[in-house]
Amino acid sequence: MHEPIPGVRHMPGFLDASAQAALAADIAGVIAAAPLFVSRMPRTGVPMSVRMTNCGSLGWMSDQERGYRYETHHPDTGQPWPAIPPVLLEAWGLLTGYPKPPEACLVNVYDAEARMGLHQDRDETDFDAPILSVSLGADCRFRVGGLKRAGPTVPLILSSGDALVLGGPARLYFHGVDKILPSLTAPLPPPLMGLGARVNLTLRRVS
Ligand code: MD6
Ligand code: FE
Repeated sequence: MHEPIPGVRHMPGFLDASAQAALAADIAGVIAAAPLFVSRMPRTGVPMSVRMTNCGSLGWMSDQERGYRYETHHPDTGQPWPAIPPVLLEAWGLLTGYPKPPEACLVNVYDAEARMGLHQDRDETDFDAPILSVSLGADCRFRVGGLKRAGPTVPLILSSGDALVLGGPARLYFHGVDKILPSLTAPLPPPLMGLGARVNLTLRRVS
């Protein structure tokens, strides 16, 4: 375990290759039930470069009219989100120790050019619960700062199978994905191959 900043816990290789393959199969099932969609920035309507879907009782999305929010149903199919795969619920218990299960698991799919600008995860009402993310596929250059967008940041390489927890003092720190580094790593495990270069799963307690 590596803690570059208090409250930022990076666990390289948290999932081994076979656990990554099993999780990839679970996530392929989630995407089959809840197809990937594109969220848009509030007000401007600029599309995000990642494609996303969700599992869990609540899913995160954004559109021009109504902005960032959690919804109980998929915006296109109108169906409830599929269940969070058990392996991720186990990881949540193990790595966060939080007494309640996660309500939301956002699935972000990056192609080689996709990025995620510096942001805070603050659409939840519960900031006591940490956020857990698990990555699959290509490495990326991730960046974590502090409570101010313009403050200094620390770069971090996230690789396939890595887990990252933002909790305690770091729960509301700005962070983002600068760049996908596709040439440096293995592709996504076979069940997800062809969808993109990298998948990140972000588990959150919302309420
Ligand atoms: C990503 N991750 O890794 C984007 N947020 O693609 C996040 O935005 C994130 O990894 C909160 C906690 C951990 C994360
Ligand atoms: Fe985030």
